[in-house]
Amino acid sequence: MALVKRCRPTRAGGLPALLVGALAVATTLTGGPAHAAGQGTLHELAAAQGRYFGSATDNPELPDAAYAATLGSEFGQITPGNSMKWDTTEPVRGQFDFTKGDVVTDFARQHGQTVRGHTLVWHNQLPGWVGALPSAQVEAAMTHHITEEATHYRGVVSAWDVVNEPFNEDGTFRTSPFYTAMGSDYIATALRAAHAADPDAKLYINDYNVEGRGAKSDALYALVSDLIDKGVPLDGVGMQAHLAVQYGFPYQMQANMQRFADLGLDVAVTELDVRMPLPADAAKTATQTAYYRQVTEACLAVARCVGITVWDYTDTYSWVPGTFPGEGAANLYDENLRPKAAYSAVRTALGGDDGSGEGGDPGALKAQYRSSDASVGDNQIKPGLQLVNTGGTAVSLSDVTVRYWFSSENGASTYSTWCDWTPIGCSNVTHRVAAASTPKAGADHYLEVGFAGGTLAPGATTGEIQLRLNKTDWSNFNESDDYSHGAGTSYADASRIAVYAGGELVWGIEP
Ligand code: 9MR
Repeated sequence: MALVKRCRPTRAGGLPALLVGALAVATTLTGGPAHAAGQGTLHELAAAQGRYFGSATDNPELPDAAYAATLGSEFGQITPGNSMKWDTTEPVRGQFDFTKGDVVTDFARQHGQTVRGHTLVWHNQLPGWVGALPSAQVEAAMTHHITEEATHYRGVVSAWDVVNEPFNEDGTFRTSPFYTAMGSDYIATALRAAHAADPDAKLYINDYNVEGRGAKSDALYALVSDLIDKGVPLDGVGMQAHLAVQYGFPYQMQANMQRFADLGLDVAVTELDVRMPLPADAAKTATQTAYYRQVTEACLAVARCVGITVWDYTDTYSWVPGTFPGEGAANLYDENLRPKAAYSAVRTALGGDDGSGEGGDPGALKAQYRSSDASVGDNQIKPGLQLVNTGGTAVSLSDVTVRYWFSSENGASTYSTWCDWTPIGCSNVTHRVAAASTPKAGADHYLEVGFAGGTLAPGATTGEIQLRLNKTDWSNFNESDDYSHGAGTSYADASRIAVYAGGELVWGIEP
């Protein structure tokens, strides 16, 4: 048996303390920080500065419970990465489909987030029928598209990227079916149509490589100045900010933002990420961290900079590797949803702590168990587990795992695992069965439980997590000799259940 490396003294948990704790963790998991013991989410920190902090997302990502938990808790604004684009919303002329965009706006409503609409008029992800139209029909098609989509999302989308990426790198207008048909007037026409459809939405022109001063941002500046002079409805400019460590930080970003603000426009950082040639190393990561911090500082220094949106928050769902082979690691969180140094840098730039949970003591966790299963010889194992924070500081749950060992007997070697109920929400709990690397009698497999995020306040408990597992062939177990099994039907400290924080054993005795 491996001995416990760090086992904290426990304290008696009376019923009132458990109830308070359950409420505390439930609150944290639905609306609180996704990482460690940091005070406040990125969005809460930004909101304290009069800004929002958001993330792009995309429909295929939302069923990923761990991803969605952090998306819903850490960010106060979301942008659909693809599902409001023309090829999705009007693939056939006159046939509109807002199903996918509605999934994103539903998520936002459920999580109290605002939505940036992206995008109404763009040369890319444009269905073929638009490019095939006779020039004389393009304006009507564009206006109709804008009218239908902006009307559908009226009151739901708070800001629109009405026109996306209108410029070439040298500041000339990009050729597109719209430019070919209408010249640069298409931009004013698009803005007017969007304003007519939704007078309350903030209307933006959005582009990349316009974060710093240069030919492209000069062209954007000239365009928006002209639009303002003509009384065209325009509220802001979106600076995408797809940065790369090898290309340097945008030249005079803060001053560039300020000159647009001085025209009376809002400025938004709309698609921030900072890619690097892979593999990542300390120097590249340090540069990336600095860039994220500098963008945040630039936005905070410009009163009209309304907020920052990252172009998804995790490397798992980044567009970068698919577009720039050999590059990546561009986002605030890694592929295991662990916040990177850039995340800490953004937090501190926003006036918060670094989110590292310094002072938290994961060693203060203990496991409690009860058997919810009267039958030790049937085809299911039903452990009830709960964690208690016996220490004086909050503990992040995102890197905590719990193991319950059992013997598989004969039968299938594949399992189904279930979370039946917990006050913290089963969507916040992960579970799987794994084979023990060193099988022992009564312990050749274990059920491993993890958490999508959240923090456990001092004295708090997760509340019971009702778990269940079976072999996929539904053959029987004999639980009576299982290492972690006990007969008690009310929760009690369980030293044969192990708790790990950051991979380190912090409670219990391994078999
Ligand atoms: O993130 C989007 C990716 O999933 C699409 O494949 C890609 C196709 O054009 O568009 C990506 O989003 C882009 C955004 O709409 C506009 N600015 C650049 C973004 C990254 O390419």
